[in-house]
Amino acid sequence: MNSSLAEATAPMTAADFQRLYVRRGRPVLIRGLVGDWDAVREWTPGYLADCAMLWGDVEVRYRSTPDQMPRVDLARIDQGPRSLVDLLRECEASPDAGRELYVPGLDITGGDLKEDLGVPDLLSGVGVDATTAFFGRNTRCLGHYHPQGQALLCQAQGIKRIWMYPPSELRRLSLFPTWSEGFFRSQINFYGDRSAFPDLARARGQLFELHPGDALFIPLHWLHVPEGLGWSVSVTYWWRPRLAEWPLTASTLRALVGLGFKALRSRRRAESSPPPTG
Ligand SMILES: O=C(O)CCC(=O)C(=O)O
Repeated sequence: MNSSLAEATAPMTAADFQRLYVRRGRPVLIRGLVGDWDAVREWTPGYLADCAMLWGDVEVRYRSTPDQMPRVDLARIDQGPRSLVDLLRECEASPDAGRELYVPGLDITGGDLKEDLGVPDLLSGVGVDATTAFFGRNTRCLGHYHPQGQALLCQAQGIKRIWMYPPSELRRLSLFPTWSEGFFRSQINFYGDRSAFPDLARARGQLFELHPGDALFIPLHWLHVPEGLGWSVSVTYWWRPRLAEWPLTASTLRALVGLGFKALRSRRRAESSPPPTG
């Protein structure tokens, strides 16, 4: 592990969190920040399957990333839709071993699952605008950065290993072109053969390992690669950065151009879809 990893133990005040980490764009792993959550005790696959049944079941898209795929091809990774209850029951039957079953983001901002959480005090004042759950078995999230969001990832269940790369290293991480849908993602399959991407060996990364109750601040434009070992659930809180928190690196220009293309695509789609009928 890299010796410059920032690690702290809860509690941490909102003022220290802002001053030492958010304003400096520096990741920090905070041990035990959410250790008192009901989700840390209760969110087994069986518990979540019972919750999903109460919602009337929902269909979800999920992911399985093959090893034999050096360059990311989402068409081969995206799976489903599939019943969420069914997917969770498969995790319940075999939580540790088996192929990857990864639900890469369920919006729980307004849902009843929030009762098993509690927004950490250190986020007071940042204006959290969304909450997302990432869960499944042996999950392999693709390498990506957040073009316009600050994030605090809280580990509710299982172990997650997260490689983090600073914005200055994006040039070594073979991102998809800025004009494409996946402009914020790396083309590298970090779980397969990486020999086609020699620059990666020169990229300065840091590896964090989160256990239930821990939390990791993911600053704007840090590329991260989260891998869940066995059954795991993470809950991420999102908020908008202040202007002064945008890094003074090429990543800011890149993110803005990518977001511009994204806005153009949405406008084109809206213009070409038929007008609503009465
Ligand atoms: O935990 C995961 O699988 C993905 C989480 C993530 O990428 C995020 O919170 O930005």
